[in-house]
Amino acid sequence: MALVPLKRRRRASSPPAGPPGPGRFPAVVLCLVEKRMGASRRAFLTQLARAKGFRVDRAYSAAVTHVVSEQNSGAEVAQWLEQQREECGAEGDPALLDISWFTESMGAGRPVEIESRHRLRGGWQMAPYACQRRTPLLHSNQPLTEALETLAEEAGFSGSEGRSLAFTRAASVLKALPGRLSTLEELGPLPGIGEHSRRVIQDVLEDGVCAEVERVKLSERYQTMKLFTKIFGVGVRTASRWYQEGLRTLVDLQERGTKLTRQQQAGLRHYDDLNTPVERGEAESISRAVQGAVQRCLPGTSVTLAGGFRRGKPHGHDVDLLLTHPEAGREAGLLSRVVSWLDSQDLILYQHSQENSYALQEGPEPPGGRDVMDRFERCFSIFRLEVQGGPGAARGWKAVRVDLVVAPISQFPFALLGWTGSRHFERELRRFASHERKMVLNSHALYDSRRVWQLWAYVGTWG
Ligand code: 8DG
Ligand code: CA
Ligand code: CA
Repeated sequence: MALVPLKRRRRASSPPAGPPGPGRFPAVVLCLVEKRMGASRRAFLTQLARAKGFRVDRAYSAAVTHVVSEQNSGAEVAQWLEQQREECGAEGDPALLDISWFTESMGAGRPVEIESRHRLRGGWQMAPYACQRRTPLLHSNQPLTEALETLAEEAGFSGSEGRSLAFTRAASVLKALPGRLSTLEELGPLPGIGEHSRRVIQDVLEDGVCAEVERVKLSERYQTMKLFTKIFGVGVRTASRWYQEGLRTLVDLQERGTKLTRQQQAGLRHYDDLNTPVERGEAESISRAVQGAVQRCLPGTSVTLAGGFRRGKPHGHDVDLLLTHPEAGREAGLLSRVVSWLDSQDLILYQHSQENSYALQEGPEPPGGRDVMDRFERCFSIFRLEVQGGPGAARGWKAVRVDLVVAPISQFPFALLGWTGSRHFERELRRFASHERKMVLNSHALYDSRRVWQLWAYVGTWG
């Protein structure tokens, strides 16, 4: 059997060419560029558009009126078009469009008017919100994003949330670039990268390192803040206070008799284990243990691995598990029974639980309000996981941080979305909902903020 070249084999999995038919919009013929979009996403988008009555041709021809691409520059798509024209021997003068035109048209159920913001220009294209971009785990600009994330972390340690967010945003843009950045000019006027971040990028591109970042990494304050905030239960405020009191090491905390909460004591006791990455296999093993427990306490309850592992990360700093039951209300009281059973099996080294306080909410949250915190019933715990290899091998077990969260079935989709992360993705998703759709999204619900505010104003007139 003759081997099919890789390129052609891939094409075979693309949407069938077939006669596309006139569709509902005869003046519009779409062609999606596979490069950077990927074959499976292209197939999905093709199916979506066809279901809405659009004609989508797999191959370019003179009939194509709209070429849609994702994360390609105008120059790249123009080059692609030249090649297609050569291959099919047909001219045609389609509009070269960014995916935003496609998304808006699908939302509207018809081809929307082409505006200049939809057209591809030179340089890299980038959707303005992180939640609209593909952000792969492995990307080509690691040294740049590490430098920016160090400054983001340092700004967070100083309580400058705005500055921290600016560096995080710049890093997020670089993570979504389709290739390695080699000069600052290539960035063009990309949104989300401020002056300070540009200086850092330039330093790293020119010298391999940025002096400011190196200074931060060597500073006593940064190193101490990092050491202390890695203790389970210690936030920036506590770490900062300890630093001001002259504490510098974990031994200092013990020798000076620093007052610690029960959670911090557990964090300190298991410091090394909790700062050793949790492997996917370990997360799955903990998930199975919790599954075993819920089947005893309330059969039918589902346990879903969320957080970084759900995003495909091979390791993480903890294990996030969401519990729900298909019958509304049955989940009440479940968590304490599950935790007690796990405890009776010697699987839990530490735990503290919080009740569900969602029903106690006094009103709608202001758009863009609280960050990622939600009000589900949950248990912050440390599990005792049996291991054969790795750092805990000698004693046969390892301490692992586990978050158990219980969501009523009606709120489960929002909980799952909220607990999948990343934090920046969630923040951007909420910002998008609020600024672009006038809606409020949190881990409990998605609703039209205008209607809820109107309703609350109306209720207010009674009193
Ligand atoms: P990692 O553990 O792999 O290092 O990273 P991660 O899994 O992305 O981070 P995480 O700190 O475990 O958080 C997972 C997601 O859970 C994150 O997007 C934020 C989200 N989350 C909520 N509500 C709450 C909450 O009330 N507290 C915390 N800590 N996280 C929450 O949706
Ligand atoms: Ca996690
Ligand atoms: Ca977590």
